[in-house]
Amino acid sequence: MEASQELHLPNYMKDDNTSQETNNLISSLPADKDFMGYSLYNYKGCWYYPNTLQAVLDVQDNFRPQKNDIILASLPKGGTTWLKSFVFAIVHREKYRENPQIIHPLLSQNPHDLVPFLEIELYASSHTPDLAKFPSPMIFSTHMHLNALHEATTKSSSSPCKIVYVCRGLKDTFVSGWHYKNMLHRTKMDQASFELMFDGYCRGVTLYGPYWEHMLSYWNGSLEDRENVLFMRYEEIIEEPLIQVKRLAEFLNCPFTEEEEESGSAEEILNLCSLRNLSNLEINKKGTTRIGIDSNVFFRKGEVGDWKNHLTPQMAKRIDEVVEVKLRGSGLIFQ
Ligand code: PAP
Repeated sequence: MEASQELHLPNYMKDDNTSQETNNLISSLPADKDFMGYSLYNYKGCWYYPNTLQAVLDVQDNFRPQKNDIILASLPKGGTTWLKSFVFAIVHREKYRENPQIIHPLLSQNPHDLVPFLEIELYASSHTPDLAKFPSPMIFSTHMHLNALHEATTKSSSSPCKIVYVCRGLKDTFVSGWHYKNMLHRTKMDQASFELMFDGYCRGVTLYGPYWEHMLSYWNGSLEDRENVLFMRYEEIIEEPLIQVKRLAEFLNCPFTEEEEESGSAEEILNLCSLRNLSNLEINKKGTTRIGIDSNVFFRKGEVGDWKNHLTPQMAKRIDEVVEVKLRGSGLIFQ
């Protein structure tokens, strides 16, 4: 697929919002291309499209979280939408339980519009966005590598904010990303594109890649600072949702009370945030999110092991070997 083909392209993939300073920086960086022919640049070990890099630099220069802010970090297709729904529902649960006449925002807005991305939304449209308009505690999300995020968070004068990371087995993440690409660009890509995308993935040359480095940064971060960095896995949430949602609430310092336990508050949140519930809402079936992406592209099958329907045994072996070598000795294991 040629980059020149007319496709629906989100702003973060473009190169029309970079300053002269960033252009100078970009010209000095290692460059490569994604499977569609769009240029990616490696800045401090991570690959970005030019507009994404600009926004990441702006986050680093200007974003200073407050103590009670919460940052949800993930790899693209690692469970972002689910985590956003959960954390929003957990943190604001009292407000909506006390006022049952108010329609829960998750029933009328896409989770991505409730929890904005730092670099893909807020700092993509302004160097200094107005953050005060969001309800407290502010919940932001990011796909930035922990080291890149720390360039902002460690410069904050407040004590550290909470960071929750979610990731998913790399084969399922890839397959989810493939379907997302097709839906995002409103096209049907061919097998050759699938193989090219897979090759880039295994080489680590993909937006925010290499993905194993991304996971490792948060894995190590969570070991170093258990109080402020929580490492979660999509598969664990599927397997033991109640345990994981409670774990999340405890980490965020708002554990379910005894009364809530008895009244099934955590179960309610699980139902509200379930793929079936969210994907059947009108708001998530139609329309676009604030960043101009079709709302429905964030919801598909949500199955563990869907990669088996798409990757050949050779492809699976290749990615498993790469990941095995890269994660060796870290303690981070994917079955
Ligand atoms: P993003 O990083 O672009 O926001 P993200 O939400 O991480 O995407 O990934 C989408 C995946 O999460 C999809 O997986 P699939 O392609 O394998 O089906 C999507 O179906 C799944 N997903 C979205 N919302 C939920 C949810 N509420 N529960 C479980 N899985 C979900």
